[in-house]
Amino acid sequence: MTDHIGISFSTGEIMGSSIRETLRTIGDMKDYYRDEGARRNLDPEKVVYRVQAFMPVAEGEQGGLFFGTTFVEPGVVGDEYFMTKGHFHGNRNRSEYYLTVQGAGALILMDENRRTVFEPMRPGSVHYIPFNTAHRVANTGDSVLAFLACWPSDAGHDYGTIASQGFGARLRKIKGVATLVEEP
Ligand code: M6P
Ligand code: ZN
Repeated sequence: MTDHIGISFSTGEIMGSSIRETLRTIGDMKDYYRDEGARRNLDPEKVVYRVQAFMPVAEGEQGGLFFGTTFVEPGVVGDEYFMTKGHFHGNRNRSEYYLTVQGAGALILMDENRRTVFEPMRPGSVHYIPFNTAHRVANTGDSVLAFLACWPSDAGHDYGTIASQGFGARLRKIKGVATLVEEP
């Protein structure tokens, strides 16, 4: 039998002894932001986001589902919102759900032709991430953004493509407004 886990619908926090936690700090986000100088001027220990994951089968195994919550802190690096690294699935034909619990943000989606769009995230919004689509979340609000995710255990994370080529556009805070700006 799988372990018992529980979730707070108000915060998104998952409770259970088998939950794995990952922290991503400013120091972990080298070269992810447009303004690398602005990133270097911030405290490298500052947390950008935290991921809780419930993984009842081994990563890479077929047929299972993983479940997790991501908490993205409010903030900017230069004029770019605090965000997740973003990834394609290693197995490109795997999809995912994101569901917003608290805060305000944007789900940035990029297809294989680098066409990039975003969907606003607010409490209760449900987002289907189709296969072949890179996904990243930015916190556009002043408080923590929390969203649930559910993805196949054999999806895998391809960070390399994003690390080398980035997304086709960046979500920037321009005159106080979240604006998707195409990258050259
Ligand atoms: C969601 C899921 C996870 C992912 C996490 C953080 O919880 O999509 O698979 O790891 O967000 O996103 P990233 O891996 O892009 O940093
Ligand atoms: Zn994913």
